[in-house]
Amino acid sequence: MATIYSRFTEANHTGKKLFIVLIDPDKFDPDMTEFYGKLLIQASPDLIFVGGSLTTESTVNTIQRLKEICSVPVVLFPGNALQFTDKADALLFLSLISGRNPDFLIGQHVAIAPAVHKSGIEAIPTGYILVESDETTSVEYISNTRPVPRNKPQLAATTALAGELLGHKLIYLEAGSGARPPVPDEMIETVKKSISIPLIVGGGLRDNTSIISALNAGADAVVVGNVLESNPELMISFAGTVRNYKIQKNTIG
Ligand code: 1GP
Repeated sequence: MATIYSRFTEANHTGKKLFIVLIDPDKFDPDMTEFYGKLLIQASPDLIFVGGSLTTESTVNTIQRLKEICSVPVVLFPGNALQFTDKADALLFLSLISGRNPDFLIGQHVAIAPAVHKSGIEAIPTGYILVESDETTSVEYISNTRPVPRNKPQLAATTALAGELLGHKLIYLEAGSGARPPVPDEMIETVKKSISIPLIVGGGLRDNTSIISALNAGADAVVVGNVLESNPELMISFAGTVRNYKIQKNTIG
């Protein structure tokens, strides 16, 4: 069976872009399950990420609900080790490599490694790089780390390269959920040129224009969550934009 990771390597090698919907279990209203399910079936994103900075017990329930209502693979995108569950199809085994907090570089990982190993879940080692936005984001506050300054693309690129050399299989360039503004295009371009592994970009992407900019700059996959909490129907338009990206390049889908 093809792995979840193979979707990212295919995107990286072929130029096919991936659209990923992020669902924060703490903000997922169970009463909206049926409505959301219809949207997910119609939009058919490549993957669903589930996770948040504060989430604990609602993670499992949300994943189970999502798996009941659609067949889109679900990837756990955990804010901490407490969120681990083997109910997802894969796990982003994240190291916050832009930070210098040992707990998010290796501590949480040691705590959960035996459970991850025992579960047999596909764990994808991912170098997570937090980028400065105009306000302090939840992930910055909770992780107690400093983001890479927005005007230092080379610093982000060098961090990403170090992540690849350390063995990470994905780089996630992140402005933080709800960030204003998203990761600068120049930083995405510089990071993309410095690495050979797939690049995910997320945080503050809230319209087709910003999604196309991130893809043009070199993102292999874009993650959208926050704007869908108030406007879930937008996922259909965003999915179409990413799916037709080669055809509609530089235009709004
Ligand atoms: C956050 O990258 C994701 O971790 C998505 O960001 O919620 O701002 O879309 P938004």
